[in-house]
Amino acid sequence: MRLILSFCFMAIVQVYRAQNVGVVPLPNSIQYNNGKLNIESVHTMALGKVPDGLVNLCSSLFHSQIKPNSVTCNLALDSKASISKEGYALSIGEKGINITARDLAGIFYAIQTLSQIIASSKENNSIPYLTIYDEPRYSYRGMHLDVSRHMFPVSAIKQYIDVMSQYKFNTLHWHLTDDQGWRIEIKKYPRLTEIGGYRDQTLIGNMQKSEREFDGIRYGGYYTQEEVKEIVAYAAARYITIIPEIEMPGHAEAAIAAYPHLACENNHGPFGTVQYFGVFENVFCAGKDETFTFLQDVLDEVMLLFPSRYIHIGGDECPKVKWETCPACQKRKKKQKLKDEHELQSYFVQRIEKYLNSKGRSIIGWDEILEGGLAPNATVMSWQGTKGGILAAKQRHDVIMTPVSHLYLDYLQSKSNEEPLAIGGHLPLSQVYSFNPTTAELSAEEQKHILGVQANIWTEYIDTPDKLFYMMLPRALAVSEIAWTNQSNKNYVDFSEKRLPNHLAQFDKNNIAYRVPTPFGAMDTTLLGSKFKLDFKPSVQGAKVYYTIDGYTPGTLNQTMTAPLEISVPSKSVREIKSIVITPSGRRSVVVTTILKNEE
Ligand code: TNX
Repeated sequence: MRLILSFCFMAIVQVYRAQNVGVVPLPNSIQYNNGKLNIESVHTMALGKVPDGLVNLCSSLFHSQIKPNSVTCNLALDSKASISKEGYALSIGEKGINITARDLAGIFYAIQTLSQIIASSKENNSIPYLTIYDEPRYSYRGMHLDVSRHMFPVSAIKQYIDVMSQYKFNTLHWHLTDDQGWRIEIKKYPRLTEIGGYRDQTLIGNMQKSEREFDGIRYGGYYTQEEVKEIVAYAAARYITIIPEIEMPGHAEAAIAAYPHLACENNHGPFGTVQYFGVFENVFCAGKDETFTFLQDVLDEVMLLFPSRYIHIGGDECPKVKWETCPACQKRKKKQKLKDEHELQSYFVQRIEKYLNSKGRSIIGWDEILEGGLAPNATVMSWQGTKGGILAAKQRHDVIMTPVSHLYLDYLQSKSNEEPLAIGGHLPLSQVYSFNPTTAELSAEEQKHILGVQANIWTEYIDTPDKLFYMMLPRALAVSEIAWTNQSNKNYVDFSEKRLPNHLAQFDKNNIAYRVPTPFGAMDTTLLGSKFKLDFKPSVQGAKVYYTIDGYTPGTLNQTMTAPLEISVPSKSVREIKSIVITPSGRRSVVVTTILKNEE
């Protein structure tokens, strides 16, 4: 099947470029045929056991009534179809639309593809005849969301899930606990949210600033178990599994603020939900049995709420200084014959793994769980680059790649000082897109352990839903293409300039915040010469490029670049062209300054 698919694909790439239906992530094979289908007369029909939800979702794309000349959109669930898991076949032709998949997720993804095809050819209500065979490159396609540092209303989380599902993500990694706040109601331990759910104030600005200032505003809250259930069900209806993360043994200050007996024997605090960001020393005691009783109780409630096979147990950034002098930890070390504190952490993680395995669940941990020896069945989330992932795959452990170098969407999207406060770094869209999770360093057998990829959104400096979506979009669309589209089919210019503009126009229309890319063709740079022809294009469909040559910030009062701008620069002179994209809803890109210099 794969062979046939890739053969087809090679033959049709040319055609595809000519006739862009704008789907993101790019389907792995598209073949165009002559003709167009009018979608005003399409009526959806289920073949096989397709639930009403999917039938309704599909028919909502057409708004059609049954007319005598109606054609059908068939949704065929066929468990014997020679299509991969989550894959689908979609054909549009004279007689209507046929969607076939082996599982319901495949039908759901076909509907997402169809919806995007319709959105990209909306004006004339007709869509091109074509055949798509599509399947994901990876089985794990994740987005992460930290709700500890800042939390977001249930409605925003649902919107996050909506966007994810439109781009064929299937996993939400929900970071629910950390030093700055415990965000999930645990009935047996109410102080976790009463105390650990709140902090008295929050740092103003970036941690790197030399002087720390605080806002003096109490911050906090949590998700009730009812809300959690609602979100889990909402995601499941969109073929997204939520993996909860309960951080241990580090990043546990909020839990310890609530239950100080979980700290080491010789650690008497002070404890409190943390008001700034970083790595903190008050971690769960690895020596006391109470720690494990507590965590198992918490995990029992968590497992009742989250049916996912995986539970993420954190494992990252755990300072061991308290353990080094804690009598209970040292006793444990001796008794278990552990060489050092890394092995003590490994003991900790393995003990929790054993418990979760006994309940039919598997653990995921950040790559620090490699230190001191991996728990036997653990999946490793490789965040400090890909090294940890490669090491784990070589040890025949499953891996999810989420390197800080390419997939930390809390990092800045450009070097412009107009970017909002962020943690730092520099992670433009192109860099995200360039990531290839499966490295040649691994043998074919080892590569099978790379389950997929995930982008992380840590929220130290993200405190509103709009800022969350600004950081997410459009970079998450690049992540979706890494996760879904085969490496040989990826093409950055096609993605960013041909397909993305229409997707951004949809966000713009639907009032979803996103970062407006700078004008295509414009760069913060100095160009030498006397005659120039500047041809900057809007990065969002329907948007305009405005520019100035007087040094002022361009806006809607200025000239628009509708045709190439021809400009001569006199001898020994400089001209400064500032350009910006402004969208129909009024969203703006950062300003680009292009300096034209005539040195002659
Ligand atoms: C590292 S990634 C962390 C988080 C921070 C993040 C900020 C990881 C496992 N730990 O606690 O929020 O950097 O980018």
